[in-house]
Formats: sequence, C-alpha cells, structure tokens
Amino acid sequence: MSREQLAELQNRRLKETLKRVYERVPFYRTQLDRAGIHPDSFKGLEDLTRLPFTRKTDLREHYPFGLFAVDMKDVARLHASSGTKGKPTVVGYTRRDLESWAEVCARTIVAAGGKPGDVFHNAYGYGLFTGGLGMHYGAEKLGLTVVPVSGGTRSRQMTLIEDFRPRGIAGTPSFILSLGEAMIQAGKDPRASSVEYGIFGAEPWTEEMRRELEEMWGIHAIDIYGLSEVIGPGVAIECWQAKDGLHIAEDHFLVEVIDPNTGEPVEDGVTGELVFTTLTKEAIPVIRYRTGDLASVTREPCVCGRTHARMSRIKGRIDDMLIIRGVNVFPSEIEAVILSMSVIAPHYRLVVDKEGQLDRLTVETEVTEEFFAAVGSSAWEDAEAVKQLIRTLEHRLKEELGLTARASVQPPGSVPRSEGKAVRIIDKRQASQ
Ligand code: DLL
Repeated sequence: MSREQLAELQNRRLKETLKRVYERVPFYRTQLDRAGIHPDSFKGLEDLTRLPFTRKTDLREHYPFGLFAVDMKDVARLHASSGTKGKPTVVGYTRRDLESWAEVCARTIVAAGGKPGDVFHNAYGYGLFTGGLGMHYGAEKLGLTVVPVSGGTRSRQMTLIEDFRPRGIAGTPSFILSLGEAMIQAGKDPRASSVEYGIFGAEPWTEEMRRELEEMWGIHAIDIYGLSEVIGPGVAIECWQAKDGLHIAEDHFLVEVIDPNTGEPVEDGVTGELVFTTLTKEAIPVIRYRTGDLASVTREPCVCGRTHARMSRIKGRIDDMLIIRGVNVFPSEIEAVILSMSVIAPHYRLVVDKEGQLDRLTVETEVTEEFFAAVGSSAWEDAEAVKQLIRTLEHRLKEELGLTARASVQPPGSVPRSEGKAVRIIDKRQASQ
C-alpha cells in the first residue's frame, strides 16, 4: 500500500475510532469535551495532536473494565499485565479484535522469515500475558504447526526442539539465550538444531545480544515489539532482510513520537516517547496512548519493500532510566558495554542501593565457562585475573557512559535466569532508606 493510500485508510479509521469512544466510553467523552473536540467536526489525522493523551494510570483508575467500548457479552477474551508496579491493567478483545491480532502476528512471522508448514516452537508464556496466545493464533492463521510449549523447564524444551524440529522459535531473548546455554551444558549444539529464525521481544535487548543469539543458535534473531494496552505482540516487527528498524502495523496502529517532557511531536529520526492510537480495536480502543517506551521512527523506504514506517529498537523505558550520581543511563547502554567484553557472559543484573546519601550501582555479571576454567574456582575473589576484569569493566563503564559503578564478576550460572521477562534491575533504595 502506498503511503498516500495508507493515510487515507488511517484517516477514515481514526474518525471511526473517535466516534466510537466518544459514544461509548464516558472517560473519553469527558476528555474530548474538555478539549473542545466533537467527533462530528474532528478532521482526522490533521487534528490528531489536538487529542488528549491517555496514560497507564487512566487504565488503572478505570480498573477493570471502565475503558471498554463494548458490552461484556461481546468481549471474547481478557488479558492482563502482571501488575508488578500496582494494579494490573486489563484489556479485552472482541472476536474481530482477535482476528486483527492474529493477522498482525501472522505478518510478524512472515517478516521474520517464517512460512506455512513451519513447525513453530512458541516459548512465550501462555495465560494472561499476551505473548503466548498472541503469537499462537498468528502462527495458526499463517498455517504453521504450533508447539504451545510456553515457559517451562529447559530440559523439556530441548527435547521438544530435538524431536519436533521447529524452523521458528519465539520467546524472550533472555530465555532463549538461557535455553541455548542449557543445551550447550548438556553437550548439545544449538547451531546444529533445526531452528532458522527466532522472534524475540517483550523485553529490552541490544544489538550485542542479537549477535550472541545469532552466533549461539545460527539463526536470524528478529526483534518484535508490542504492548498489551495496544494489542500485545504484533505492533511492530523487523524484517529479516534488513534487520534495521521494526515495521509498525500502521493500518491498525497510528504511531507518534513525542518529547516526553513537553508532549510535542519530534522529527523523524529523533528519539522520544512512542505514542499509539488504535485504529481497528473494538473492545478497548486507545487514543494517543503514552507507552513510556523510547524510540525513534523513520518513514524512509526499506529494502524489503514494505511501506510501513519503522521504529528503532526500544532504547529504554522512561521509568527504567537510572540516575546514578547525576548520570542518566539506560540499562540497554550498560548491556552494550557488558556484552562487548568477550569473557563476560550475556547475563547481568543491575542492583541499585544507597551509600550514605548517594545512589550506588552494582553491575552484577558472570564470566564465560572458558574464563572460569582458566582461572579455577578456588580463591575466586583473590584471583588476579578476576580483579583485573573487575577493574576493566568499571573503567569501561566510566569511559563509555561516564558512570561510576561497582562491578561484580562471578562464576558461570550466578546471575538468576528467568523464564519470561528478565528481571534486570533490583532497586533496593526504598528499603535501605
Ligand atoms: O510484552 C507484548 C509482547 C509479547 C511483545 C511478546 C513482544 C513479544 P506487555 O507485557 O504489556 O506486552 O509489555 C509491554 O514490554 O511497553 C515495552 O516496554 C516492553 N517491550 C515489548 N517488546 C519489546 C521489545 C508485551 N522488542 C512492554 N524491546 C512494552 C524492548 C519491549 N521492550
């Protein structure tokens, strides 16, 4: 579809969505009345920036179903976020929403290099989390054979991969990395497996992590982005041809990038907060939803031929930015430094606490098996090679990020692994005050 045709479609769908929420959701009616906007005079895309933003707090305040635009009898499915930072956010889907969701997820698998007939090992968690069922129905719609393995023990996943011979695999990058690691420990080579492409997302990851995963598994590692409030997985995906930005399903989701402080739009190519407006959702449409995710967008043509705009990798979340002794830093920047050191394994945690009045960051890492074998386990802390490694990591964090941090390097397996989204930041500041 040309960009002009797309704009026409978006314009029509945006007007329909606005009408829908104005008529059916008291929250939006109040918001729009306050802003002096009525669906009858709303001009569509050119009026977009006049619309008020919607925030996660709005969903929480109307917990559970207050922002739904349909009767409960028309809601075919519910999903919810884990709610680690307060009440969960609940989202609903009509049958048509489930269809559109399957459609956008099917497209993501095509973009990653998947095709009908593939066996697809889906290690995203099934349940209230959108990852498992979202990718599941996308894969079925495209005509793949889905293995709905969900999370679960690595040894079982290994056996299933050996026996069912999937071409595609999906899961959080941290989990697939630890699965590969478990295979190597069991004397198996992930590169020798049948897997050719991996669809990885739901948590931040870096180019360095992509290299680790591609090297370890011998696959194309493709970044997928999404969030429950907008639909779940399927909002955007890289194409295997370019791996240079994630194509946004713009016929379903309108994207904006704003300056998080002023709320004003920023130019293409400039990093800011992603804001989405849904164009086809029935059960819970969202208007200018502020994701808290930081990225930039480009509308330059892509080698793959898709015309949809591309977003950069997520640089971080606004609320994940750490301020350590006056230096602002995102976990992804620290990850890039850690992973650029070949003797450190791609597992880490960032622990923040207080030292007197000052914030203190400890970067917890572990070494590779080879390094460990060379040093030997006895007197680990006193080994000169370990001390030197700590000094080098601390020095590079300072040089490259301006960050004063303590480094800790431990034997392999010391950093806890997770089955879903990795827990990278342990903030002990409240407790230690
Ligand atoms: O994580 C949906 C999803 C499932 C996406 C499977 C991709 C694959 P939530 O649990 O609502 O939904 O979490 C959404 O996760 O706002 C981002 O902060 C983060 N996130 C998702 N994908 C990526 C990614 C799903 N590729 C939140 N890179 C989002 C970085 C991501 N962060």
